[in-house]
Amino acid sequence: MTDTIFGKIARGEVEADLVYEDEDVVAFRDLSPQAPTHLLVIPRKPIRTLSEAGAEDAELLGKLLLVAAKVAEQAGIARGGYRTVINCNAGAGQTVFHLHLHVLGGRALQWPPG
Ligand code: D5M
Repeated sequence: MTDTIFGKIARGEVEADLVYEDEDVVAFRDLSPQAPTHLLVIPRKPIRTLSEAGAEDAELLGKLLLVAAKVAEQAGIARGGYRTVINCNAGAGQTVFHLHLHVLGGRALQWPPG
């Protein structure tokens, strides 16, 4: 697959404002925050987009959600409420083709999203 900026962050080749990392997952602050707290949670494995994840990724996908909940708690947005978003493919707004989960909070969030 084509490498992306998130692949470079996952491999430690490009700096990011990391808030969490382990052997499978990295979380960091979004450079273009859409809320007072806006974090991104990515697998180190370079999966292009959610629709390309396979059955073999089930545990990893579950881990992304658990890490999202953990970093939201650590960032102090869990009590007030937060949203997790995965934009899948360009029509949904995906711009970086390395699977990532947005964690947004710290303000009131509208529904439905645009
Ligand atoms: O979200 C891609 C997100 O990635 C978007 O909110 C900007 C953010 N971004 C892009 N480059 C960086 C770096 N280098 N660090 C942190 N955040 C970054 P999408 O769902 O693909 O639209």
